[in-house]
Amino acid sequence: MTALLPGLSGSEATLSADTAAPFARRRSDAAQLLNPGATPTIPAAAPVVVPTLSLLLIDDDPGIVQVLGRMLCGLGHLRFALSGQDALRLARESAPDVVLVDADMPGMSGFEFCALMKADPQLAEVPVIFVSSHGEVETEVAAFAAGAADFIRKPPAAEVVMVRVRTQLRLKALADALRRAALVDGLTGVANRRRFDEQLQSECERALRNGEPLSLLMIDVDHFKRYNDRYGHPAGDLCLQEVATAVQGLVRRPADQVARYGGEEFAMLLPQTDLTGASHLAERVVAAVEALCIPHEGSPPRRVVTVSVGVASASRMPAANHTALSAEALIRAADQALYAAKAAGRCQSQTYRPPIATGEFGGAID
Ligand code: GH3
Ligand code: MG
Ligand code: MG
Repeated sequence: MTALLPGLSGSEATLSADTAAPFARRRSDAAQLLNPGATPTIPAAAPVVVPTLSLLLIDDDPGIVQVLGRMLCGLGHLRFALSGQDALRLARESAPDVVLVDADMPGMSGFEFCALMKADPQLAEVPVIFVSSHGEVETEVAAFAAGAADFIRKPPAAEVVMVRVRTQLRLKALADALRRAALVDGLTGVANRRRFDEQLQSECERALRNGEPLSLLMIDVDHFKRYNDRYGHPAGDLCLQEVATAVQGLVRRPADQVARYGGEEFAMLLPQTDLTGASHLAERVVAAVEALCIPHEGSPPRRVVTVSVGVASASRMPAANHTALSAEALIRAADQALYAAKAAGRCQSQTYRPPIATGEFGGAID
């Protein structure tokens, strides 16, 4: 087993096999941590994927770090730092699930470290537990004021450390699950409208900043009201799930996002993708949904579920343009293209063409 311990440099070092032995004995299944009383119901042979929890321990005294490491090694992957600066670097490299920090350290104090964690959007939700020999109420209050999740007095007792760290990990897992659920569409499992709006905004800003292309597909199920009328709403729900899965299966890049825009309408946001690439993908969306061969007697002439797709692309957006307006304009452009696809007979994609040479982005729409 390899564990990391603070070295002379104050960042990380590898434990020798002897020192690591007690750590290995204490290692246990992280799933038990999140639900300690639960009886395992999954057969032993079933593959269980439990994300490895990550703990970051910070103290300028290597002895304390080592003691805490022995107490907590069974909970997940441990990283150590002897200073707030090193700890911040490690946290930014990869966000931990929980941090234990000494209040009193030369250079950056635990309070400063905690405040910087809370100010960083990527790290703000990570619980920070103070471990301090200062027992005064003022110190404890100052820790919570800096954003601490808990406060443990030195010398740390193993049972107290374990139970408090477990509590914070459990709360963090619940909060993470809620945060994820708040951004996912309950019916189809793709991103929801809220997540889409957020990402559209940030991708518009990025495109604006970097002068990169950004494309959007608006995808609408054809004659879906008739589908519901004929086959019933539960069948309609299943149909939307299948369509969402098929569309999601077409994206290859991590930054591409499929979202349920509303009702039977989906959006696909394609950063760093120009109109040619987006149009190509739009054709694949139309073909993939038709290939599902979901019977739809009310949708002649094919009599299967199909979609229409509108494509719009913004590139080289001039910095003078307001970002919010760009996001709105991109949606409007894709919507117009979608209506054109509907008007032209459905089950096809159409590309937005600006009515005048400059377009709504002042030349931004290809
Ligand atoms: P078009 O080809 O022009 O898009 O016609 P359409 O019938 O698909 O469009 P319309 O906007 O008239 O109807 C959309 C239908 O989608 C009506 C609505 O009941 C249905 N719908 C919206 N959300 C859901 C949902 O979550 N589940 C089900 N089953 N149906 C939904
Ligand atoms: Mg429709
Ligand atoms: Mg619609």
